[in-house]
Amino acid sequence: MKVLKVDHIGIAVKSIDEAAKLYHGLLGLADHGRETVEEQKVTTAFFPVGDTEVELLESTAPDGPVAKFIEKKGEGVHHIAFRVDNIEAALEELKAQGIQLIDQSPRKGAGGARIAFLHPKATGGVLVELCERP
Ligand code: CMX
Repeated sequence: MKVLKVDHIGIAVKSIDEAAKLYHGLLGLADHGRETVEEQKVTTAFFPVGDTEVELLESTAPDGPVAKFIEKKGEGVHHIAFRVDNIEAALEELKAQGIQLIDQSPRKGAGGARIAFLHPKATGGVLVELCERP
């Protein structure tokens, strides 16, 4: 597997508008628009920072995974996403090593990415996303 870079760091927030006051107002970062990923009940806003991005995640529903995460742990870092050159090959490699996956095959992420989550039990409690972009 070839990890190319940290693609983004996902941060769970109650309100993107509120959180943007920090990322935009204080840090001077600009997001490139919002996108809702309906299947995951989440709206995202990406703020490019150098060679990577910060992704704010706001739940679209009280029973969505991001809302549940905030209920359990509060707002904060939700996942770290590594960009790989070939997500299928990466998943096969991890499966062969017996690493527990949440996604056995890629699903649709924001911005046309193909993504897959590894199980936090296999990654020291940190939710890790693999991500391939066209
Ligand atoms: N950090 C650490 N642990 C986490 C976690 C997180 N962010 N999210 C879930 N877990 C833990 C849970 O506590 C649970 O642990 P236990 O089994 O000990 O209770 C375990 O991981 C499994 O979690 P789950 O919610 O029961 O599992 P699901 O299969 O229902 O969902 C997940 C897993 C991570 C995909 C979902 O919770 C989630 O967060 N979905 C939103 C994904 C997202 O951010 N989408 C945006 C995509 C945009 C993009 O980045 O491109």
